[in-house]
Formats: sequence, C-alpha cells, structure tokens
Amino acid sequence: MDLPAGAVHLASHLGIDEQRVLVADCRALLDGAVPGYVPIVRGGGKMHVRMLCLGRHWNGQTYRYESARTDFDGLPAPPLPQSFKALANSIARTAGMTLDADLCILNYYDAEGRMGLHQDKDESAGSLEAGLPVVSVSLGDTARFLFGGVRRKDPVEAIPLHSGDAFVFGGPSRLRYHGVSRIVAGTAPPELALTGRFNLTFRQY
Ligand SMILES: O=C(O)CCC(=O)C(=O)O
Repeated sequence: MDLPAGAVHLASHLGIDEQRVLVADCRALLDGAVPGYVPIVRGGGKMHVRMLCLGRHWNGQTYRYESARTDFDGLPAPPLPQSFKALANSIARTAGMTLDADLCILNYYDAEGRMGLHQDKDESAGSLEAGLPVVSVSLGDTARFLFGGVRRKDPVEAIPLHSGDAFVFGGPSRLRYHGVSRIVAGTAPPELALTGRFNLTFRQY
C-alpha cells in the first residue's frame, strides 16, 4: 500500500523473542504498582482500552501531559524504561526519522477494544512543528488501524497491524487522524500466550 510522505509501516519488524520480552514487560507494567486504568475522557465517555502512560501522564480530562495522574489516582507516571526508549529511537531511525522518545502510551485492547479517530496533538508545539514522529509498536492480536488525513472528514485507509509491526508517522504525516476500528480476536502468535493486543506509542514531548 502506498503511504503518504512521513508514514512508514515496518511490517514484522520485531522477531518473536523480542515480542515475548516486550509482552512480559507490558504485562508487568500494566499490573504494577502504578497500574493501567480505563480513562474517562472530557465528554464523560469511557475509553475502550486499558491505558498506562510512561515518562509523562496524558490526562484524558485536560488533554495535557503532567507528571502525576490527577484525573485518576494522583500516582506519578512510571518512568519510561531505557529499553523502550532505545527501541523507539531505533525504529524511528530505521524509518529515516529522528526521535528522542521521552514518553510512551501503553494500551491494552481486549476483543472489544477500539480507539476513535483522533490526532496526536498534545505534545509540545516545538515537537509538533518539527514533525517529530510517533512510533507505534503492536503486539498480540491484529488491529484494523485507520489512517486518515489532517482533517477529520478526510478519507481513511484501513491498515492491518500485526504482532511485531511498527508504524511510524512524522513530518507531514504527524497530525494525520488515526484510530483502531477493531481487534481481530485470536490472531496473536501462540508463542506470546496473549489474549488481546498491546500497543505502545512513543513520542517526544
Ligand atoms: O493502538 C494503536 O494502534 C493506535 C494507538 C493510538 O492511536 C494512540 O495511542 O494515540
């Protein structure tokens, strides 16, 4: 599929052993001392993912980043693990872009998980103006990822994101609308022993 400038799909970028390690990390983080939770967003709707922000917390009420989860339990955002940061920066390089990731939004999708079309535009003005990329890593069940234009009403392409895929959007694609319309249950590689999907999106604030 032809992707617009600034968008790169690295299919099967991660081998199964690397995926297994990441899945164990994601599980430990989501069930750790600062656990994942289901955010309630500004309009009062519940999101359809379980979320944990690392490095900086994204507040679903204010759509701003902060150091502690003032929209939920006041706990501090756990640090971004060095291994995650290194992975994100190296994926960006492979895609021909530069990133010094300082935050990650980790989402768990069950079979009913989804995410509406949105822009990632809550990072600093400098980051957005420079087009510093969002690096997304998918693990587990396949997602039907929607990738549109810079206006909500622009047409969208549906791109299946499989376990081990990375998807990068920066430069002129940084503010493209995107979302997940559905999860294809039961498609995770059996070696991961995972029901559902983890997605990590890395950004540089
Ligand atoms: O799960 C995905 O592939 C997309 C996640 C996403 O859009 C986000 O975290 O902003």
